[in-house]
Amino acid sequence: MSQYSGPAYTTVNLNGSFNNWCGGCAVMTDPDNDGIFELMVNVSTAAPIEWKYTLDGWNGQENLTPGSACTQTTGQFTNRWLQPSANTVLPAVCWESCTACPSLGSVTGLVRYSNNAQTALNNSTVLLKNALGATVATATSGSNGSFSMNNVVPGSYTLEATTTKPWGGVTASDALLAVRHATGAVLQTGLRLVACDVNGNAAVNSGDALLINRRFSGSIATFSVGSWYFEQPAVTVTSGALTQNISAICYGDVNASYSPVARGDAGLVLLADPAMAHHGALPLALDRDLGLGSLSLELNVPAGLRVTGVRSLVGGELSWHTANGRLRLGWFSAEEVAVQAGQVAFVLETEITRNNDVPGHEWTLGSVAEATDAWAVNHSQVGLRIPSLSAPKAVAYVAPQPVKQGENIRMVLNLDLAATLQVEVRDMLGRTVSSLRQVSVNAGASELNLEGLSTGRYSVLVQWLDGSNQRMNLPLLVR
Ligand SMILES: [Ca+2]
Ligand SMILES: [Ca+2]
Repeated sequence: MSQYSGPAYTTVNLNGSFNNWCGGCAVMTDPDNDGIFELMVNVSTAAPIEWKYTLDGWNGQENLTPGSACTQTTGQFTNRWLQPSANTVLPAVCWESCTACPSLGSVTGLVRYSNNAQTALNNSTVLLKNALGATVATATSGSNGSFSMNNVVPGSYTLEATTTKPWGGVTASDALLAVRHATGAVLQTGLRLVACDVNGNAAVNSGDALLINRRFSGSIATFSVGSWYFEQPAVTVTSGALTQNISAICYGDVNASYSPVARGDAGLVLLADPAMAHHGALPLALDRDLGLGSLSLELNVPAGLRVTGVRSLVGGELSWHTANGRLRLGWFSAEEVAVQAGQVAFVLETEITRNNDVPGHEWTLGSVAEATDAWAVNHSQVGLRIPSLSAPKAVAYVAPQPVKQGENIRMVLNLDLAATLQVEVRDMLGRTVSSLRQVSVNAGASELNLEGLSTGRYSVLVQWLDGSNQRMNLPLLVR
């Protein structure tokens, strides 16, 4: 029974013409546990005998092939057949077979990423599945990506694999390659072509490119097709050793840049620009003339600053997302864009919640920074200029502090630019305690009267209504 692969059973029975096909009366045994079940029976030599091996009485039985050498078919029944002549020990046969079980085979191979380095994928699960889709063997790849399955019953199978490794290796340059494939400019083949079709519609078009760019920026977190693609090679196992490797790729990683060890490469450097940008809009420019096909950027946003929008001034497809104080920006254009040195390519809309300026050097690069041409080839060491961003120059205070309970509160303002402000007083629980006020304030010194308040600690929230959403929080103590 060593190569039996059907439902589980408890006993093996012998059912034949010599015991009236009795079901469970003749139990076969396997005393030496070698998978070969045995039983001695007395039969008459007067006529041929017919029999079958069955499981748990008639719960399971052999399905023998009509016309095979050891069988006889009568009507719908195909049984084993023999004309006995003397005491004899029949040779061991395989379940449902006239011959002994074939020797077992083995399958070994490597699980590797489809990059130039053929990076080994360890700790990946490899499954051997039969024609019915049932898993007949499982292995885990070792440190060099190798896997091994022994004692495999010869037959036709499919190898499959999965990994729990993170998705990675994708930037806007991969989106560019997908759209360039769609236009016919640069054709992808093999697994790199598979990696393009992230919406699984069996075609590569600009929709795939947009999704790839969005997942890079973080504005989407999954693809409908999943994160990883593994080849599923069909294999025919014989009694010998079979070698079959499995290649994998992350969906979206069209240039197969993924490496589980090192991710991203710094093709961009940040240059702090001494110029000052006002009121939230932070212009980004490159330091040289170049042809731009894609830009992929992860920036650590300085404290006291929030990015509320990103605009492209050079066309193309833009996706951005902020999370955990990091901004990811992915941009690509199927048509190369000629960008001049110092030309503003992107504008970050920001909201300042601190009272001092944000110099360009407070921005730092995250794990991804690359600019490529239309062929997705990296421009190396391109400078990205980031100017200083001026906080609203508003000296706002209440004099003298603390104010007495019920007294009118005089707030002194000194703005660098005229602005329309919304002023709101909140208690320590964040509840509004005075009605919202909108005031137009000229540049320079001015005063604002707030209504009297009861004893306590408050904050005065001043918000700019010029679209920049800049704001200041001023502490206020009333005794
Ligand atoms: Ca890539
Ligand atoms: Ca597609």
